[in-house]
Amino acid sequence: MRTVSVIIFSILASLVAAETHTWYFNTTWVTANPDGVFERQVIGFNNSWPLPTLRVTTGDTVNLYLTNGFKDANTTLHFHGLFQNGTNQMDGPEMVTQCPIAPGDTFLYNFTVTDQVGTFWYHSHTAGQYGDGMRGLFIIEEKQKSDYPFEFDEEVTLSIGDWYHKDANVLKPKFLSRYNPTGAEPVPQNSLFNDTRNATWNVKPDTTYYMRICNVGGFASQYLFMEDHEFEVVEVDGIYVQPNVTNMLYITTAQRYGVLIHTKNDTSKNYAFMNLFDDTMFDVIPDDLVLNSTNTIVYDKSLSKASEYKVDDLEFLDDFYLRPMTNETLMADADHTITIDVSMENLGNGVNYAFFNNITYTTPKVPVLGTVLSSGELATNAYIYGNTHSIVLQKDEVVDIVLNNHDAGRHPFHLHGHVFQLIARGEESEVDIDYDPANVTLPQYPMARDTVFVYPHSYIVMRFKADNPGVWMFHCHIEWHLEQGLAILLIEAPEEMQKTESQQFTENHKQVCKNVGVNYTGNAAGNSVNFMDLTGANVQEKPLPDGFTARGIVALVFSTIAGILGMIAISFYGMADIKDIDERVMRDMNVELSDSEESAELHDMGEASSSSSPAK
Ligand SMILES: *[C@@H]1O[C@H](CO)[C@@H](O)[C@H](O)[C@H]1NC(C)=O
Ligand SMILES: *[C@@H]1O[C@H](CO)[C@@H](O)[C@H](O)[C@H]1NC(C)=O
Ligand SMILES: *[C@@H]1O[C@H](CO)[C@@H](O)[C@H](O)[C@H]1NC(C)=O
Ligand SMILES: *[C@@H]1O[C@H](CO)[C@@H](O)[C@H](O)[C@H]1NC(C)=O
Ligand SMILES: *[C@@H]1O[C@H](CO)[C@@H](O)[C@H](O)[C@H]1NC(C)=O
Ligand SMILES: *[C@@H]1O[C@H](CO)[C@@H](O)[C@H](O)[C@H]1NC(C)=O
Ligand SMILES: *[C@@H]1O[C@H](CO)[C@@H](O)[C@H](O)[C@H]1NC(C)=O
Ligand SMILES: *[C@@H]1O[C@H](CO)[C@@H](O)[C@H](O)[C@H]1NC(C)=O
Ligand SMILES: *[C@@H]1O[C@H](CO)[C@@H](O)[C@H](O)[C@H]1NC(C)=O
Ligand SMILES: *[C@@H]1O[C@H](CO)[C@@H](O)[C@H](O)[C@H]1NC(C)=O
Ligand SMILES: *[C@@H]1O[C@H](CO)[C@@H](O)[C@H](O)[C@H]1NC(C)=O
Ligand SMILES: *[C@@H]1O[C@H](CO)[C@@H](O)[C@H](O)[C@H]1NC(C)=O
Ligand SMILES: [Cu+2]
Repeated sequence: MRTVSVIIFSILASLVAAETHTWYFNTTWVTANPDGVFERQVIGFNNSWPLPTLRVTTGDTVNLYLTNGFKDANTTLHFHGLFQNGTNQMDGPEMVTQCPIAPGDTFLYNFTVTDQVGTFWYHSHTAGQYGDGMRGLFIIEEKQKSDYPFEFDEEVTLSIGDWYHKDANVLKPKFLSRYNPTGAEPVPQNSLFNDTRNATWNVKPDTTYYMRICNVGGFASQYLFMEDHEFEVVEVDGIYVQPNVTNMLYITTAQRYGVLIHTKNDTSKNYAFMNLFDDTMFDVIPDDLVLNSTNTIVYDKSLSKASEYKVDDLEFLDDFYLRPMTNETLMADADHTITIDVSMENLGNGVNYAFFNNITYTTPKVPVLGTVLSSGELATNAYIYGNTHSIVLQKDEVVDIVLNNHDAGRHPFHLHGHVFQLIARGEESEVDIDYDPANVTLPQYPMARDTVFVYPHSYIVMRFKADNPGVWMFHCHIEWHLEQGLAILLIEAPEEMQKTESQQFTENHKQVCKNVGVNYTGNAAGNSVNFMDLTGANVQEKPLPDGFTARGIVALVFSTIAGILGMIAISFYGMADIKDIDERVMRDMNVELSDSEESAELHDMGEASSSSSPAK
């Protein structure tokens, strides 16, 4: 009898222990100077920046009241990596799972963190805002320290990222412009290490630190390495892995690594902790951009800071070969295979867009979750979701996403609401190599995570089970590429969502929709009478006219730049210093010209539509 009551008591105690964390955050512009060279406006919470690290214990509930304190912008908040099982409307992406929050309004993010532990983060999921600083870490701790499947003495967080001196709302229109025909992404002014530079990390000797690392940047991947110290990787994106020791990590935007770092006994020296931009992602490397940044592991404050530590090669841990600690095996063969090819092209307005299978994601007039919940049986018909590139999944089917990258860049892809098994990844290539199952042996214990990168002109294959009803975005986590439309939506078990009480819009959510003037019922066009009628829906721009070649775009652009804008558009990207800018643009757009033709042709093209000489 006594034992029974003790057991009941401990069960009750563990239930009672689950906490509700209530946070009130108001988005406000504040000034900050994280890189130490330029003060600018950044997005803070309650007049403070950097944003707080939010900490919960697995099983806890979050009640985060987000007030939009901006005068002239909508906002939203996404909790990156959280499954939001049963609470799809709390996931965050604007016009996908929720209505945008209007200035002055408040949205309650109310969800419970079940079955997840590890290193996560949160960020705005509204146009470019997280590049202005609206992001922070979200840590899910184990209930007790003894629940961690490894030992450590202390825990420490570390964010890395890229940093721009201009606001996203200045950069975005210039990026998505026909004066930027190759889609060259704005190059950041600096990298950040824990929201600063030249940072110091004070350590104790002979101590094991569990360091939770996250790249909160919007564009560039970074290499991370230390002088004479090693990382023992134990967690990636909230999945424990069998310990793997490495000297170097390669971290794309949105990826997280949990590592153990054991400090030395000897305190007679301080050591370098380097973060290095992956400069292959930049179209141009401005002379004053610091690629290698030196921070210091401080054993003794009275000793000098570390100087730059260089390595001979950039051989980093290949996450493909990590193995989950649970030894979870490859899932059964897919019931449903989604093959998507990445490309980047100009449409008829001259702007460079990003595509999956020639479709560029276009915002609907009703949040897609609202369409699911209001469309009855038609919810399984992808047509009603318009130009959102939506794909309907059956409950519990095994899904493969085969992604062939027909672009020359590395891209980090993220799936909301799931981790997936990374079951194939091709090597970097100069010509397109598509996934060929006959040529690939799948791993027995595949790595699982929520964000992975694909190499240029190569492929990745991701496998997951559709066991989380919801509308989940799959997109490139380079914010510029998301703005270019590099996204699809997975509509997972829509009938299930319709039947589930917790999936229905909360009263608060409906009010937020009303206040911002967005319908939460109807198809992508906002038609709630005839769901098959998409009249008035947003559609992607028309293609360039037939026969309108890349060479034509170059001519158009350079004559316009020369004739109307002068050097403004070019100097914007810091490209003015580059003598062969026009040749580079032509090469990127596959315009073939022989050496002798080059200057003459360009000159003619410039003359043809304007009387001034071409930019050179
Ligand atoms: C980092 O060092 C550079 C170069 O000395 C300096 O310009 C910058 O202000 C420093 N930044 C911070 C945040 O300390
Ligand atoms: C939020 O911040 C804005 C801008 O500073 C301010 O006008 C507003 O009163 C604040 N709202 C709340 C609820 O604190
Ligand atoms: C907020 O979103 C609504 C609905 O899409 C739109 O009409 C409005 O212009 C947006 N407000 C701002 C300030 O961008
Ligand atoms: C949060 O959601 C739960 C589950 O639906 C509900 O019981 C609770 O009342 C909500 N909290 C608030 C503050 O609305
Ligand atoms: C990074 O910043 C956080 C928050 O201020 C701090 O707790 C942590 O110790 C810092 N990490 C390092 C490596 O200095
Ligand atoms: C560091 O010191 C501790 C205690 O003094 C000792 O147990 C340990 O073996 C030493 N480690 C190394 C790497 O020398
Ligand atoms: C940056 O770091 C890499 C790797 O250590 C090194 O090869 C390169 O020379 C460094 N560049 C500069 C400018 O220090
Ligand atoms: C560690 O990673 C390497 C590749 O970087 C891989 O070959 C090896 O199998 C991994 N070991 C474990 C235990 O995960
Ligand atoms: C997973 O496999 C490894 C290596 O075979 C083994 O050491 C470990 O105990 C296994 N873990 C579990 C949870 O089965
Ligand atoms: C995309 O468009 C290209 C060129 O028109 C065509 O060759 C290709 O088959 C299309 N791809 C898909 C998946 O529709
Ligand atoms: C098979 O894969 C190898 C590299 O793993 C690649 O070099 C080769 O081109 C591929 N063959 C085909 C037919 O795709
Ligand atoms: C969501 O919850 C259901 C029911 O509890 C469970 O079967 C499923 O595995 C969960 N999915 C995820 C991604 O956690
Ligand atoms: Cu991308």
